[in-house]
Amino acid sequence: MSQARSVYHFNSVIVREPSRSVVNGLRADDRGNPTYDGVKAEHDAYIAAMRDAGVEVTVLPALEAFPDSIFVEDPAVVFTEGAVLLRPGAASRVDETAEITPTLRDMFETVLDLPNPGFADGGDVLTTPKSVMIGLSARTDKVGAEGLAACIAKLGRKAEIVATPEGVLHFKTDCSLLDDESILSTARLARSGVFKDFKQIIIPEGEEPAANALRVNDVVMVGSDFPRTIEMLDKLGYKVVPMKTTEIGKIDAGLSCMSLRWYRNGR
Ligand code: CIR
Repeated sequence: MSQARSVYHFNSVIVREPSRSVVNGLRADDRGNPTYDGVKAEHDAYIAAMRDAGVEVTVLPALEAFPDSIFVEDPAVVFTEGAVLLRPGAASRVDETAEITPTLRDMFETVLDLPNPGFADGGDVLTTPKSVMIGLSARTDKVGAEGLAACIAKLGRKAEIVATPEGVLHFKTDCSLLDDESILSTARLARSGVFKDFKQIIIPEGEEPAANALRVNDVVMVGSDFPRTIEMLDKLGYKVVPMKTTEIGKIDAGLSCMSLRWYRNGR
């Protein structure tokens, strides 16, 4: 049943309210702190867009001790068949997994643990109809990727370990699934050949952060700071929903990172 659906057909998501400490979120280049109010407004709009897309949203409370905990995509990965609890590759984020575990145990019958040792972030995991791609990065090491691939196999899906371009935070920082056959990718990631079996839609030069778009049911959410990408996808016939990501962009985040998404049977 679940396999017959598109992998971007969701009816359930989990998000977490931003904490006041979100202004201290991790970032590779400091372009100044985001404001709490700005992040909160972007997050509120994201929840509203999810509901508009037909998804039931579970909103978890803010965690002051974890500035990056709004990015619930990283401590776990979820599928219709079950969840995998991960071990984030940034020291300040490792304990976010324990915080989200009770919710996942409550919502999923099958919850697997990433084997120890090894690190893996959900931001490095791209689910496509052909496979679940796991990008190696500064956050996801080879042992972690292999452990995650084994968990994904246990859930009945095929995993594939691939590379993330040097200096890019997560695999999905540079790509997203647009539909069953098409991937939106930066030129630098597409050049590696990982998407040779897909139709590749390349991000216009200078709008690289737009690659972290998000297909949810009929719509594609895209950062509103990226007009050329929006116009390109619009012309290709996608139903684009522009979303403000200016503040979360200052802490290296985009649209996939703020939710865990899956199709929950029986809803
Ligand atoms: C971090 O560096 O962990 C956060 N500031 C950003 C995480 C973004 N996560 C994602 O794209 N999955």
